[in-house]
Amino acid sequence: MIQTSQPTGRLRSALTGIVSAGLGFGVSELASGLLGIPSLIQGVADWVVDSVPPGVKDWAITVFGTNDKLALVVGIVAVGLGLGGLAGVLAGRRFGAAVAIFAGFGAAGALASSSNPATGVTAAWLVAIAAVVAGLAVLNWLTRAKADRAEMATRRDFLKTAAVAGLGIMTAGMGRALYSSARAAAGQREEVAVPQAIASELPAGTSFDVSGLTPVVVPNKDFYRIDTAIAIPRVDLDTWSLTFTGMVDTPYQIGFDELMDLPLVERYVTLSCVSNPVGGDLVGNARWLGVPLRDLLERAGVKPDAEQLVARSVDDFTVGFPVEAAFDGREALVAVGMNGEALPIEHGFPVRLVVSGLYGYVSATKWLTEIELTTWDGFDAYWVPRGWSKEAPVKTQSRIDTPARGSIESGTRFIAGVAWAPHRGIDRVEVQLDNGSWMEAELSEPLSKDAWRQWRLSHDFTTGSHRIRVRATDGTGQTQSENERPPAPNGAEGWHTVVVTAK
Ligand SMILES: Nc1nc2c(c(=O)[nH]1)N[C@H]1C(S)=C(S)[C@@H](COP(=O)(O)O)O[C@H]1N2
Ligand SMILES: [Mo]
Repeated sequence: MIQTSQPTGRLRSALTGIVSAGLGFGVSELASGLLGIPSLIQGVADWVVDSVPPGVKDWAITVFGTNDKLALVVGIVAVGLGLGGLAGVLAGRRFGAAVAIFAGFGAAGALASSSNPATGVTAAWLVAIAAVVAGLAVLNWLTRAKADRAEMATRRDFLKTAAVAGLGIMTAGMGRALYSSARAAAGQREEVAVPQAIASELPAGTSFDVSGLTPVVVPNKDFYRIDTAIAIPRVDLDTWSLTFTGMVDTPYQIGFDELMDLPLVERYVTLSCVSNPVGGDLVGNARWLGVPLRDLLERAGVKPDAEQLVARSVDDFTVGFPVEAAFDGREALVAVGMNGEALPIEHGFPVRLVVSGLYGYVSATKWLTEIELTTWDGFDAYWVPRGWSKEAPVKTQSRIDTPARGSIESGTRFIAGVAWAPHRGIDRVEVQLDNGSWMEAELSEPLSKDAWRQWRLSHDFTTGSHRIRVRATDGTGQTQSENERPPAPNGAEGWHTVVVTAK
């Protein structure tokens, strides 16, 4: 009785493979829910819909009606479970075959769903890898359990298999619940009515029309994004609040509606990341709508010995900056809007900080929920113990956007870019060709002292190789230093240089 009859044995192996694949699907749902991205299975279905010839699509719609997408999802899961069954049968003799089947199916899923911009390549692969690893681990465990023990273990194997199947269903359910909470946040964002304090049309002269030049106001979808969040925090507007605490006379909390009822101002402020290398694109300019930080702090009453303002996000990220920055006349906003819209979820919905002249890592908390007044010794914000400076004013910088390095046509064209020194303003931008004398570029009219300015200079390029350099002078008369420094620990320095070959 030691030998199980072949067909039942094979059936049981297939079942083992099927539940392992099912668990893999469950884990893929859970992982995509955690990351707030569409389900991987749904992603594959969407890819199939986009890729099949129109004739097939029409056929599917006639056969399955409006449930064609659901049918497709069911079909994909069925194929996956079927392959899982095959892997289960093969696993006993050659586990490598099972690995190949799981990995192949996972890779196909990642490839198909990564074409969806809402998913993204990294997230698609992360989810697929998690699913494949989980599926194979369980398959290995179930297969081994069966090989080790004889017939008497059947009941226990059955229980294990059933447990895995249950776990698969549970993880899938959790994944979907998480994803729908992400969708709920997106839905709430769409309902936030964002008033406009200033006109969205740019004042005359503030923007140059030069091909290849970064727009003076960067659209939200193109704005750089930097944060430590693996899954973007989804904040529920109904329960969200901002707390003022620490060294204040009267700590208080404010909800979203109450915040929106306060006088809002709208300002152009250029935000930049300390990690931005010379010539890099981790910098952008937007029109931010918000309540002046000063107004909210005055309501709490800042104690005279408070030195540092610490701002915490819902995911516990923190920044810290001098309390004076809220009172010295620079733009410092508790922001709710970006370029005429509610803050995009990835840029901090519902509320973030924007403080002119301070790098993002010391000032621009997204998904803001707490502001604490303390001393300098009282707290080290997130990046400080990781080697970045405790205080970090933005350094004056300029960038050449066009021409980009490489070959260009010889003849007359614009050299153009942007320059920023938020809060101090930009007074002059100069361009040098090869070893020639510095030439003053034309500047776009300033949107504000806090916003970058575009610059341009027309130049007749002769054939051959040319080195272009740029340097800016801020509103205090300081010209940016030639000295090259890396981003760590408090911001890169140096003149952006581009080498082109004119043909
Ligand atoms: N909650 C939270 N806020 C954050 C960060 C973060 O990691 N978490 N990163 C900061 C950094 S380093 C920068 S440069 C800016 C970037 O803002 P953006 O993604 O809207 O461009 O956000 C800041 N605010
Ligand atoms: Mo940053």
